[in-house]
Amino acid sequence: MLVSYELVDDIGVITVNNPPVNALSHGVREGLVTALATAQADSSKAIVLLCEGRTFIAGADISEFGKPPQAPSLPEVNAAIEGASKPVIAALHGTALGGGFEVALSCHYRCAVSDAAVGLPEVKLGLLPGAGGTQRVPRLIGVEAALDMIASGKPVTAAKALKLGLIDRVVDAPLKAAALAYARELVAEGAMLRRVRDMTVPAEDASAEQFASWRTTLGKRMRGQQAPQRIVACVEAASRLPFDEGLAFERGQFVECTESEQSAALRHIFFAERQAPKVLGLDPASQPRPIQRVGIIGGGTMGGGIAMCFANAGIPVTLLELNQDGLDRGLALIGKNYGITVSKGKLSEQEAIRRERLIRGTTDYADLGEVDLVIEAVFESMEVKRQVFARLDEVCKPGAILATNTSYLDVNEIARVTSRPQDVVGLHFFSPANIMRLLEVVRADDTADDVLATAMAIGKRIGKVPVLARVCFGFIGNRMLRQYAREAQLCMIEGASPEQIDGALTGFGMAMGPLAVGDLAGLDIGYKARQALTDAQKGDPKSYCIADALVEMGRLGQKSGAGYYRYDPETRARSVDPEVLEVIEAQASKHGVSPRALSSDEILDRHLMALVNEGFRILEEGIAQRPGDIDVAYVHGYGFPAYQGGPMFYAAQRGLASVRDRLKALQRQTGAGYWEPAPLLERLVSKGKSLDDWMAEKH
Ligand code: 3H9
Repeated sequence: MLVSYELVDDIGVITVNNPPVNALSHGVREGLVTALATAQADSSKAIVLLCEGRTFIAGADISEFGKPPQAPSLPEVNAAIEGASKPVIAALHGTALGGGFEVALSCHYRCAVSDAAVGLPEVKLGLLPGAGGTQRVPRLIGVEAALDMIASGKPVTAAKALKLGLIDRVVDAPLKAAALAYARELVAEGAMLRRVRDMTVPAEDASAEQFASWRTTLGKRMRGQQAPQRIVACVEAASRLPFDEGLAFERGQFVECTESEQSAALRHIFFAERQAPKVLGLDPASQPRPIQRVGIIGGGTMGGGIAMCFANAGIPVTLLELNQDGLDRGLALIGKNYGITVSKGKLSEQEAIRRERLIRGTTDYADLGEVDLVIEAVFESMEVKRQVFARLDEVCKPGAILATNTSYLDVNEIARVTSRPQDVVGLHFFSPANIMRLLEVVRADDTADDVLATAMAIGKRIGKVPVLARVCFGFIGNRMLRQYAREAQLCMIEGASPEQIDGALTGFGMAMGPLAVGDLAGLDIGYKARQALTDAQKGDPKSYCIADALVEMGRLGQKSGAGYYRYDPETRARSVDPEVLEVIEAQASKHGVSPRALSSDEILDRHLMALVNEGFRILEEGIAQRPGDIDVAYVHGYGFPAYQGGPMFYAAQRGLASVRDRLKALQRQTGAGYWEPAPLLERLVSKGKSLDDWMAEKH
């Protein structure tokens, strides 16, 4: 039963039981109304609302959005609760989120165990609280704190919620007994039916200037997104309109949000993130191996960042460098990074020290004998990696997982150096490793199922979004990035400035444009990689000649103060550099290209088409398991805007036939083989099928 009711002495207890997170699906809404009616009619003096399982209601059922609504709606359920003639007390544990917290706000009193959290995360789904959250929260805590909470979507701890006035009491577990005691206390003191709808929004911080300032701030912080602006409008309505009118306004805004492409994209990413760690066809009996201590080889920026990921999750790390100097530098860098986090107020000094102490340095491979997982993050050279893995094979205990953080190299070849290829896997982190959420888990030919299960589990434990990839040059993300980066170079030589190219992509919502990213990473990295390739491997010289020319002039990107842009040595502020435009012109003339005006639309479209076409190839080859995995990789590893849903979602929304036609047009215009539509795309279009159809047929 989704919702049950019992009378405990003189207190009615409504219990929701809808695993895994007690989402407010249709049956739960219906059950709540029925249980409430029973409670209203019996001898109970107060009603407690609580949940079974790991959490109080964590929100509306996201999978119901976009489908025809079914009565009762959540605002109707909430009106029934708030209108009850006996005190209703919400008893919270786990995470009371979204519609779940809105249900609690409609109760007359709220108590929570100390490790509970409450929040309105709808904005992360391109939505806004649609069952009174934007109207009730400002009435309880004022406009400023309400906007802070609703526009960020961040959960608030029980202690903070109590301080703010969102809940009335923090209680000790067991929750049910504590909530019953609280209810009896309220009955004994003849507590009133405290309805938030009857309160007024504190006037002091509800000025027009205040709302204007929030609109500007959110316009910058959440550039391109519609929901945050609508949230401001709803909270403004709460401060200006009577409750019922405010509620109607909120409902209208909420419905428009649910119908928006942005919300569809964000909901797609929500579910895709949760699908991605599930490995299709994995032996269901394979259990993750326990990971209690981790070794990292290489104390550079990448190795240090990876070490921090584990320390942040409370897992001890042994960090190995070749010599003491390198080790000291690596550990100092980690200390500096923790120091920055502390100075920004994001971590207490004590906690930073605790985490730093979890990272122990060594220069001796023998110290890796007891680690359960070791991740190699050394120089990107097959020769060096082979040496490291041969050494690891000698020192690591049986059953230890040996992982490489390579971005491009063949994990099978690395695995073959060892006597235990079944224990070898790729764990590809993205820089800065302690921040970026993507973790590409690269499955080599012999990687054991339980090693994959462990990789996925440990990835989640350290807060990453793990995505499975098969072995190929660049795996999922970097293989697609090569096509994208090519277009940036070609657009430049054809006549677009770096600023125009980056502007077209950031206008779409990318965190940074491709050329600014190049400057950040260092142009010498690609240059060195190209030196190792044959002319045929390098491809069309027009796709790298500008980059090469800049590096040869000493323009290595941000680190040398100049790359595609010039950088202020103090502030790192970026400015356009006429010298770069001269380099572009010179290279265009050298390669016989007559400059022309490119529109931002053309620039954007070519970059997206380059990603999408390669995405179809990657899917067909089985490099990625699902279209959604590619989307998750691009959102969490490459700054693709989540509210655009990722490259494959973009392709599906645009229509596969339109994508195919555009690719054909590009192929006709340029004669370039890489614009030939991927065979899978061609097939789906010719059969009138979607990517979802393809996935369904495959499994
Ligand atoms: C809303 O409430 C709108 C209202 O204002 C207005 C309405 C009128 N629905 O994340 P996990 C599934 S909008 C459906 O791995 P955790 C999830 O897909 C909603 N399914 O667990 C997964 O399925 P599977 C506002 C949901 O312990 C399974 O549950 N609320 C929902 O790491 C486990 O999820 C939110 O945005 C849902 N609402 O984290 C909260 N939530 O096993 C969204 C989860 O098949 N949820 N599932 O892969 C979360 O943030 C996390 O799930 C939570 C648990 C913190 C609760």
